[in-house]
Amino acid sequence: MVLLRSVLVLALGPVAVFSFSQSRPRANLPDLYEATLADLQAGLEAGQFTSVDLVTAYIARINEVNSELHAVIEISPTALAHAATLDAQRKQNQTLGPLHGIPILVKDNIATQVSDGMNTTAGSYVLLNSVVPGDSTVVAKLRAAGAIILGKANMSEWAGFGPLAPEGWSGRGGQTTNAYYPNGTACGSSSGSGVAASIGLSAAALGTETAGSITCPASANNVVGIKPTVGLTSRAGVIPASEHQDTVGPLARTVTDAALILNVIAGKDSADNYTSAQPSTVPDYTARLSKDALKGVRIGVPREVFLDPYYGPIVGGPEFATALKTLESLGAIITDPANITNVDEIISSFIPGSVLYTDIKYDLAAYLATLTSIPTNVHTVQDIAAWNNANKALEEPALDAYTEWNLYFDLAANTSRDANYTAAVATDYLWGRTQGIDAALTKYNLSALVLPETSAMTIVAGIAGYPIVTVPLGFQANTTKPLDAGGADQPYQTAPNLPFGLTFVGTAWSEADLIAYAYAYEQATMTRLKLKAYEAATPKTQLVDVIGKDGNSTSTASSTASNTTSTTSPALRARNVTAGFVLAAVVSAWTMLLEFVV
Ligand SMILES: *[C@@H]1O[C@H](CO)[C@@H](O)[C@H](O)[C@H]1NC(C)=O
Ligand SMILES: *[C@@H]1O[C@H](CO)[C@@H](O)[C@H](O)[C@H]1NC(C)=O
Ligand SMILES: *[C@@H]1O[C@H](CO)[C@@H](O)[C@H](O)[C@H]1NC(C)=O
Ligand SMILES: *[C@@H]1O[C@H](CO)[C@@H](O)[C@H](O)[C@H]1NC(C)=O
Ligand SMILES: *[C@@H]1O[C@H](CO)[C@@H](O)[C@H](O)[C@H]1NC(C)=O
Ligand SMILES: *[C@@H]1O[C@H](CO)[C@@H](O)[C@H](O)[C@H]1NC(C)=O
Ligand SMILES: *[C@@H]1O[C@H](CO)[C@@H](O)[C@H](O)[C@H]1NC(C)=O
Ligand SMILES: *[C@@H]1O[C@H](CO)[C@@H](O)[C@H](O)[C@H]1NC(C)=O
Ligand SMILES: *[C@@H]1O[C@H](CO)[C@@H](O)[C@H](O)[C@H]1NC(C)=O
Ligand SMILES: *[C@@H]1O[C@H](CO)[C@@H](O)[C@H](O)[C@H]1NC(C)=O
Ligand SMILES: *[C@@H]1O[C@H](CO)[C@@H](O)[C@H](O)[C@H]1NC(C)=O
Ligand SMILES: CC(=O)N[C@H]1CO[C@H](CO)[C@@H](O)[C@@H]1O
Repeated sequence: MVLLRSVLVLALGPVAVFSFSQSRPRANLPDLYEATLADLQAGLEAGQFTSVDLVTAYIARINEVNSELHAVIEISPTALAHAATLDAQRKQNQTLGPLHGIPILVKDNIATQVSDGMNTTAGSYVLLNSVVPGDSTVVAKLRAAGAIILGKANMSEWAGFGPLAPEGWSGRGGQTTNAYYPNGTACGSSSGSGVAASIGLSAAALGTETAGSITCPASANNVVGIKPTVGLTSRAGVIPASEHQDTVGPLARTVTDAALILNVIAGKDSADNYTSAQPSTVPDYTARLSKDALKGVRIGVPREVFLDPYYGPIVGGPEFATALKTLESLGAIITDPANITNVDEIISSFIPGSVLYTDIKYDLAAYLATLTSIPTNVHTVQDIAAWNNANKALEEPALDAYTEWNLYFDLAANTSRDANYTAAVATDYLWGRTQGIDAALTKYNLSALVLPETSAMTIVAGIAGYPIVTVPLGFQANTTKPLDAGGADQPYQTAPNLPFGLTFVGTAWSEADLIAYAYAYEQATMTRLKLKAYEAATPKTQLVDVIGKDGNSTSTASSTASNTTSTTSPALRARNVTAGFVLAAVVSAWTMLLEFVV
């Protein structure tokens, strides 16, 4: 038996090893599937590769998988030129900030200056070729810190507040899907941002949340998401859904990366008066990252929030119970249950919805009024609904038995900011804050709540305007039956290997605490690394494939690197990678079988 195993390994091993050595990044170059901001900065600083190399590699990676996943809606035609400028500045020791030369994707509802050559459309053709007055504040802040805006991420059109289409669908970008199971949901509305971070289509991404739109894609795509308190990050230049609930935040592979990006985008902005409510100084969100951050921290479990039907398999599974044990082993003091007693009232009431429908009418009209030019001449939600009706081939989701056409715009059309609206906003805050999250925190003397990601919690935190930090928790069992949301042509809500996240929820401006707790949990578990994307959703291009090949690279490492770089195209290399994986799988299966027999 021992002999037989040796023969097998001899027969297959060298072939497999050869293929892997071609496909894997060189030991000293970061693997772009997983690279952290620190990895990328270290390589750029050391001259191992340039930002032009990075942008080239990320664009190749997007092109490899985008027809499968529809995660990216536009690639910036000027990203390479920006990268070259930033490379030149780095050579002169003039680094702008912590994100110098780092490519970031932003959700398609976040405005980028016209000279970048990209549209800002929330996924809709109705805003194609409209002209924004300039960068959104968050993009301006990214740029000031040295970031390269690589492109625009696909999203649920209008952040989910236009037609009621599947999560991640937009007229312009098509259906975003999950990289962990074919046609699995990427959730929404920051779908493309979640997918991009999950498989390394950029260093990280920005998303926006009104009610779950960062939290759920972070959860569904095995990445970290920070939904900041409303008013911590400026919404100026962001296509709105609701001024009361919209907030911009990062989706990234690690808590540290998400915190670094939040450091850059947080802050007061005279163009968004909600930011005037934030504390006078923005904390350094990386300062308290420590494996000991949970020692002595009181955390509660709001059991009655676990209502979401799709989360049955997750909430009922062993992962959350294990997570609670992990938190305890890290020193946390768990109170279970620590109920939010009005959750049923909140999610069954028309009041939160009435605020959102009214806000989108006024806030979207106010946004459209800031645009320099709108070729379709739309100024109101009614105009957009009418344009959609006249352009169904572009804008109506091609789904069986589809009935939800223009749903939210029609609901919004006849709303007004009357006394009922003002009362509804006050009720939202009372329910979400005073009687909701703050009541539970106070009653049980807690610093945060923890639970598996659920839409019910994002509704409560949404109306409160309170922060959520999401970190990978687990994966649906590989025996899970693929089930769609409401039609055979819709993405699967449950499916083998689809990721789900753990969320930490707290009171206003408690991001620094939540981030520290999430970090301690992440470092103890490293769940993200336990499963990877399926083969066709895994980009193969690595830095080694592009270094020194853009013709302009000034990288000092390019000559070294070119030594080990094959001249094959990424697509061809991908085939060898596939062969390598198949062989490795065969070897490991046979080896397992042999162990069993022996
Ligand atoms: C590379 O150099 C050429 C000619 O100098 C220039 O046109 C092109 O824009 C450069 N590309 C990048 C990515 O900098
Ligand atoms: C940049 O800094 C390095 C290390 O401090 C130094 O050796 C180099 O001369 C500097 N280059 C320029 C252009 O100032
Ligand atoms: C918008 O996209 C169109 C088509 O892709 C492109 O031609 C145009 O330059 C873009 N507009 C802006 C303002 O970037
Ligand atoms: C922002 O301005 C609006 C209208 O000018 C006002 O109703 C609202 O209370 C202000 N919000 C904050 C947080 O200052
Ligand atoms: C908390 O909620 C759970 C789930 O709804 C319920 O079973 C439990 O009785 C509640 N506990 C308290 C103390 O309210
Ligand atoms: C909105 O009001 C207009 C006229 O007041 C009416 O024609 C239209 O049907 C109403 N729309 C909805 C969705 O109720
Ligand atoms: C406010 O709501 C009440 C109860 O739904 C309704 O009777 C009343 O007409 C509304 N007022 C306005 C101004 O819409
Ligand atoms: C499915 O999951 C089980 C338990 O995690 C694991 O032992 C098994 O290898 C997995 N099977 C496949 C085909 O991935
Ligand atoms: C994904 O869904 C699309 C549209 O329903 C379908 O055409 C395609 O075959 C599906 N792909 C897989 C891998 O199931
Ligand atoms: C390049 O490869 C050759 C032959 O494999 C080797 O001798 C040489 O040391 C390598 N050069 C560098 C800079 O790594
Ligand atoms: C694929 O790997 C084989 C060795 O297994 C090698 O001969 C071939 O050149 C490789 N093809 C490409 C396109 O890299
Ligand atoms: C950059 C990119 O790949 N854009 C694609 C987004 O999706 C639409 C619809 O599938 C394609 O037409 C674009 O080419």
